Amino acid sequence: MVVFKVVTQNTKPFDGQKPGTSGLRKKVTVFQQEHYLHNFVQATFNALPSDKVKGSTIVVSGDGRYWSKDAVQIIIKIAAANGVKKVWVGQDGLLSTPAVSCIIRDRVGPDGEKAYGAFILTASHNPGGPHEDFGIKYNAENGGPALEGLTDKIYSNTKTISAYLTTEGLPDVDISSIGTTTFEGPDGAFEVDVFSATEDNVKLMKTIFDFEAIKELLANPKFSFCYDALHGVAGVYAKQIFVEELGAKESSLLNCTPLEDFGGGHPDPNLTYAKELVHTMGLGKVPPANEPPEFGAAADGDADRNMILGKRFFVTPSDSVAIIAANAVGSIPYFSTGLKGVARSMPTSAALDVVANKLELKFFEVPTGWKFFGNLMDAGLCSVCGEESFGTGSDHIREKDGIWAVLAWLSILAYRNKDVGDGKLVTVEDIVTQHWGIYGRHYYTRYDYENVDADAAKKLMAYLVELQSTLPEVNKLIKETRPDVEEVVEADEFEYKDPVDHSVSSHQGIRFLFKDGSRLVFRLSGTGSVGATIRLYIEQYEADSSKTGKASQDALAPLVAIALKLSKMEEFTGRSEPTVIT
Ligand code: G16
Repeated sequence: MVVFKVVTQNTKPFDGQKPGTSGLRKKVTVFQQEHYLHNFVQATFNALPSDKVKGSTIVVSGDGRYWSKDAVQIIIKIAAANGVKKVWVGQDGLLSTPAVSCIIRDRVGPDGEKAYGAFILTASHNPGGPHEDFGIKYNAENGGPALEGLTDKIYSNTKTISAYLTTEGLPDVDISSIGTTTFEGPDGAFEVDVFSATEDNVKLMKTIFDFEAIKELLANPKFSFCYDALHGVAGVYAKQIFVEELGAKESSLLNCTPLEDFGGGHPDPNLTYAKELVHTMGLGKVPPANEPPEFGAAADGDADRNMILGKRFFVTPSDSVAIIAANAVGSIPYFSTGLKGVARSMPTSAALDVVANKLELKFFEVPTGWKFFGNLMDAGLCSVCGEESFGTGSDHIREKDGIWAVLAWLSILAYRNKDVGDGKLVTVEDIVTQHWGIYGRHYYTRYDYENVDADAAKKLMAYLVELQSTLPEVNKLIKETRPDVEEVVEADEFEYKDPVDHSVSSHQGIRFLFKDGSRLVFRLSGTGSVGATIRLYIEQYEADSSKTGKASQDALAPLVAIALKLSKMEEFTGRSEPTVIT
């Protein structure tokens, strides 16, 4: 057996290792600097209780982006040196973010061990490749992203770190084949266990959904299905779940082979970046050669995000979570006894609020960041939650789950079509328009200004905060710009007090709230790797079911004009157009 030693390596702090909305995301070249990743991993171990780390089992894997395999080997060594007893790795270092959450919560090893936490190697929807992004985040014992208390501690450790522990004599481990390799360290045996990326996840999905009902829907000749993994890790799960388990045709999968550079694309499931799917579904500028499928969906690099499309029809993520919540009981066996509550992030539209109100469900509004849902779920307060940023999920794990969202929609479609016989299929568009008929429609759009000069972005935000103290000025400007728009009645910076641990998160987005319930929200993204990304969220509620059929850009045009004018967007950023509109 290979015997290894533990050695101490001196190092110096790097600037800027502050985890963002979901972990540390930087260019690959930044991560490749000597000691850079090592420092962050050691800073994480130093932030955890050492008696918990010693003898523990830790998961290490990710979305397979460029440099992941090197990172897995580096982390295995640092883990071994810090007294971790077992490292669990998905085959080829691949595990989706939701699968990691499931593994931490559900997987039991041969010695009865459970994982204490995980290093997830992903920059999510950001591009990959030698000159693109890499990322790492730590997930805790409940399967969810580390909370702010822990990430603050990690960051503070990165600023003072002077040494890290690693090994001498521990070779790189073969992570391409399933099996356990055992080594001998100063504290005894150290094991690396490589296992199937999909096994635990498939098992869990089968306890949540009625696979037979979905199988029947997929076999219905009137129904057609298309899934685009954008060359992220979702492809591994799509093949196993949609094709092997549910009988979808292999040809219904697009870009389902994981690639280190995502095929040169941007693995972000939205109308701008999921080009092939958008075209196939009839939503591109050029009509497709064939009739579009009835249902289409896409995932991001690490498979926690989802985009849901019907034939020539886009479902906004804010509507998607509201519709899943409204239809969960009946369609999805996991929810047969009802929902404990629902939650959304602040910038997400209030479509979910209306459902919660009507169905008398507990409702929570949290800051952007999936980590904020975890406490609510752990306390049994929330079953379904979602975000405008293409994240939807439930308390089956503590991450958003792209494949789960697709299965939820397929379940709703299966349920609605169970007695369709020779009749007309109930489509995605039918489900959404019926929903608007009952609950009203939240017209919604998001403008992203990516890679803006960081100082300019800060100045714009500071200007908006200042503007909030002079509402009469704001309303004067509104009247001058669009007299047809109602006035702003409240303006603030969103602050959240966690109802479970009572921690307070401030400065979570600048809000302008209008008399008719419309909202403008401005936030700086916490997931970019260079410069700043300004997000502008625009929302308007229409309760009158005869007015819910407008094109959303038409319905929102007045509010867009006001948002751009109020924020002096072009003046501050030099941008006359956003980079992405969703
Ligand atoms: C992460 C978080 C999400 C958040 C999203 C966008 O997702 O988990 O909760 O909504 O970032 O954040 P921001 O607006 O700050 O860029 P992911 O899929 O990137 O891990």
